Parts: sequence; structure tokens; C-alpha cells
Amino acid sequence: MTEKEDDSGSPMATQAASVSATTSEPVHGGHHAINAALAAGANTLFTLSGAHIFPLYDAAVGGSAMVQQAGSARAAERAGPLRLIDVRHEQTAVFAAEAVGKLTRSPGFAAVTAGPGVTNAISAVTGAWMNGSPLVLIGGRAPEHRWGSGALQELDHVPLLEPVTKAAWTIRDPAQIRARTAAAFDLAASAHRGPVFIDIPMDVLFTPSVAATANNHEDVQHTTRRESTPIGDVERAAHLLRSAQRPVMIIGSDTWAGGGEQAARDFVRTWQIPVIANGMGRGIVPADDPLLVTRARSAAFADADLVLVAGAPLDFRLGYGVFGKAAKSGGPAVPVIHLVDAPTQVADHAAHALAVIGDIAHSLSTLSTLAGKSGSPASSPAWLEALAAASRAAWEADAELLASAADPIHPARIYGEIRRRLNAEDVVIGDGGDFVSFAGRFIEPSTPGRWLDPGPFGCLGTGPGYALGTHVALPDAHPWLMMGDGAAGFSLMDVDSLVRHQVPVTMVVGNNSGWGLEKHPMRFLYGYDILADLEATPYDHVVRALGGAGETVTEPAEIGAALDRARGYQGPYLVNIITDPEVAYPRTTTGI
Ligand SMILES: Cc1ncc(C[n+]2csc(CCOP(=O)(O)OP(=O)(O)O)c2C)c(N)n1
Ligand SMILES: [Mg+2]
Repeated sequence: MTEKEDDSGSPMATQAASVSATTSEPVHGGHHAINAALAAGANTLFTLSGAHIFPLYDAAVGGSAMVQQAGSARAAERAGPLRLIDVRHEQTAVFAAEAVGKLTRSPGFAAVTAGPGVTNAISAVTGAWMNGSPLVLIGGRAPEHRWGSGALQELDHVPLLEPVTKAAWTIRDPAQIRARTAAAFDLAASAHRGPVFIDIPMDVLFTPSVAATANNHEDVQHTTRRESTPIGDVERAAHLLRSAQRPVMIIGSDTWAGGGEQAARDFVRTWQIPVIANGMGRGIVPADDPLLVTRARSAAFADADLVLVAGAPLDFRLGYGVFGKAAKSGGPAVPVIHLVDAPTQVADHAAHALAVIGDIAHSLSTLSTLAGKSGSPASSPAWLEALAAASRAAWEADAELLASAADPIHPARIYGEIRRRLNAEDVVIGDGGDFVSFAGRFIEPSTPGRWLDPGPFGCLGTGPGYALGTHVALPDAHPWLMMGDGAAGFSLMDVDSLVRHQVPVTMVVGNNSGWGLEKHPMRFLYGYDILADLEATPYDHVVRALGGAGETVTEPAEIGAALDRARGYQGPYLVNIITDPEVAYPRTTTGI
């Protein structure tokens, strides 16, 4: 079978250099794909079974002799060469792979069967796309020799996946599977990171072949490498930094993804620049550092004379990149230096932002060197003190809420209890509306890369998948999963996967018996709300039925002990906390 042109015409990386020696014995395509994944550093494949992708499984477990030797199917799945983890919905497989990508900064790996397997995966792929999370997804595909005749699950996935991936292509030559899978991993891992989708027709995947040593596709994806000279008017950026009196810096996910946490910390300390942290950028400047002023965000954005954004898109979460009081009344926006890790990340809608393209750590150190350390920090002492004071005041104002004895329970009280129990190494996962916004406000990680929110795509249902991925990426870190009761409905069945794969996770449902983040905005807009009420369902029963444990809590004073029981349990434990449905998160952005 010869390989046709890619359906997508998307750019691909050439891989000749990174494809290692191959055997001369023909083997089926599953071996080629799994070998490429192993060579790229993957150790786990998240999946849900389908015959279209059986060869991947056969290669992952090492064939029938290895399955027999392992003694049971479960033992074989765990033993490798590549560990298999199966889930109950394809979205969970991809959310788990995304969590691996976010936490390890190396691509997560998932495979789903043709047709509905792929379409079920699309929301999760889109989340990873918007988050810039590296992952490779392999889809099964109806056989090529029957294409157009109506085979089971025959669907051309590539046009569906192309808009939400770095590249999506079909591999039609068995001998190319290894090189092209390697190319997918390389592309996913290179800045700006993101998901890559491959599908392989069933007959191609089952056909034995000797792997070609090189990708026969010549189009090259240029990647941003460390130490490359930043592109953009760095001199001007340095001048802006030198002249600023009231700068503020935003540290976003791409700073973490590119391994820039030390460079960011050095920069912040050198320039004494107050910081607001976003997404995976949280924890880079630890919670107790007075330069972390996330809680003084409004004052910082209103009064800054320079905003330096390192590795975050200028989207709704950052007011689309328009800062400063004057801009609100039609005046000029505050200058912005926007450090991005690839040309695709330049914000065309924010023409006033000065983009500097390149490895973010390197851009930060270049900027620092060019601006020169004149002995005095960029920030005026009055500015630092004003923001530190605003930040302290915000925490002080919340102290009462965090200890609230209100009945029904105020969600803040839950976070008051969690804060006392979190270890620095724990991973906090948010999946929900208002309840998770409270998490963002009250939980300040002190270790980088330990905070998993769904990001700007805001897809509910990430929780169990993110917990599974956390367990694989950081087996010694305890995941705390904060879920809205509405969010829980999207994926609670995948607690079954957490049980089967023995994942300890403290699940906390802020159960306000409804879709809080829809209820309150609808009331605000219409004076009434509909379609927002759910029952005070005992979600802990669901977890117990699936083999985990849990309890329902209705009294504020009982929360702490329930959390301790959850934390000590060797599996998924859900604390279902009935909260006040009338409490709305005090929101300042609508996302529109
Ligand atoms: C897949 C998906 N469907 C719908 C929405 C719209 N949505 C955003 S927040 C929200 C309410 C979430 O309710 P819950 O998880 O109970 O959290 P709460 O706001 O009540 O704390 C909804 C429906 C979404 N973001 N994602
Ligand atoms: Mg709710």
C-alpha cells in the first residue's frame, strides 16, 4: 500500500534523526507506533477498547507470550512494555493524557477507536489545544480498502480534528507508522505545544512491515528551541522595563511548559516586579512571597504602567490585553510586553502589545540583560507596598469567610479546611463552575506545576481524567479534585477507572444542587432562572457503588474530619458537601 498525500496538508516534523534502529523482521503497525511512543518517552497509553486499534494493545503488552507470563489480563496491561490504562469514556483517556502533558511537560499518549471513539475525544482534545498541552492521540479508522463502501464507523476524522490540533493526518503506509508517530510526538512537544492527531486505517495498522527509517514527508515544522535569539523588538521591551515605575508581571502556563520557572523567579527577584500567576504558572512564585499579588489583581491591572505577560494568551482572563484605568474610558492602554513561545501565540487583536517570540526563559534573561541591572529595581517601593497591602487586605477580608460557620455551608469554609490540609506537593484539580472559582481564589499553590484547571475552553468533566493522569505522572503526589455537582455528572462513571487503577484521590463535591455558574448570571440578566436546578444528590453513593468510598457532609464542623478520612483512604473517596445554593462567586469577568 502506498501512502497518499495527507488529508490535512498540515505541517509535520521530519524525524529521520530521532527514529532509532528498527528490526528487519516485518511486524504489524502496532509495534511501530508503540516503539515510537516509547522512544519519545511515553510510558502509559490511556484508552478505551475498540477492534480498530487492537494492534496497539498487542504491541503494548508485548504479545501473547507476555500476557501468559503475566498471569492475568490486568497484570499484562500493567507490565508493559507500555502500560495500558483503560477508562469508561474516551474524553477521560484524553483528559488523562492532557494531565500527563501538563504535569511532565512531555506528551501524554491516548488511543481511541474509530468513529465515536474519536468524536467522544474531541472536547478533550480541544481543551488541550487551547491549553497548549502536549499530547498524541491515535485514532482507529475504517479500513482503506473498503473506504466509501460503508464500513462500520467509517468517518474521515482528520477534517474534524484539524482545527483543534497542531496537525492531524492519516497514515496509509505501514512502513511509515513508526516515523510518523515519532514525528507526532516531536511536534506535540515543540513550542507552542499542543495535541497532534493521527489515524491509521485498520488494514494498514494490521499489516506487517519493516519500518522505514525516515519520515518520507518533507515538510518541516519549525520549532522554538532554547537559546535561540528572541524575535521582536527586545531593545524596546528592555527600554520599557527600565523606565517602568509600576510594572506588573503575569506568569502563565507556557512559562511552566517551557521549563522557565527558575528564569521567571530570577527575573522577578532581580526586578522586584509584582506577579500575578495564571494556570500552570501558579506556584512558580510561592504563595508566601510578598511579590505574589494575585489577590490584588484589579488594583495591579488598573494602576500598572507596564504589564509583562510571560507565556499566557491575552484572552478574556487578561482583559484581552487591555490594561489601565485610562483605557476603560477610551484612553490609551498601558504598554504590554508579551513573551510568547511561538509566532502562533502573538495576539493580533492587541496591536499595542509588543510581542517577543522565543523560548520564554531565554527571552526573560535576554530582557534582563538588555535592560541592565542598574542597582535599583524596576518597581517603586510605593507600588510594591500598595499591591502587597491590597493583597494582604484581600486575604484578611476573606479570613472570616474561610472560617464561616454558616448553615447551609458556605463554599469558602470548605477551602478554609482544605488549606490547612494541603501539602506543598499535592496536586489541586478544579472541575466545575463557581465552586472551582472559589478554589482559584483561596488555594495558592507553593510548588509549580501542581495546579490543574480546565483553562480557557472551560470544558466540564475533566476531573477524573486529570486525577488519573496525575497519578501516572506524579505517583507520589496526592490529587485533590474539586468538583461542582453539575460537573460531576459528566464523568463520575470514570471513578470506576480510578478504582480499577487504584488511584488515591480526595474528591470534594461542592454540592449546591445546581448549575451555580448559570443560575446566578441568568437571574442577573432575566430576573429569574430556569434549567439551573439539580437535586442534592448523594454523589458519594455513586462512588461507593463503583468500589470507592465517601460520605455526605451537611454541617460545617464536620468538613475537616471528613477530609481527613478522604485523605487517608487508598482509593477514590468523595466528600459530598451540601452548600448554600444562594452563594454566587463574586465574578468580575464574564468571559465574553
Ligand atoms: C461541557 C460543558 N457544558 C456546559 C458548560 C457551561 N457551564 C459552565 S459552568 C456551568 C455550571 C457548573 O455547575 P457546577 O459544576 O455544579 O458548579 P457550580 O457553578 O454550581 O459551583 C455550566 C453548565 C461547560 N462549561 N462545559
Ligand atoms: Mg453546582
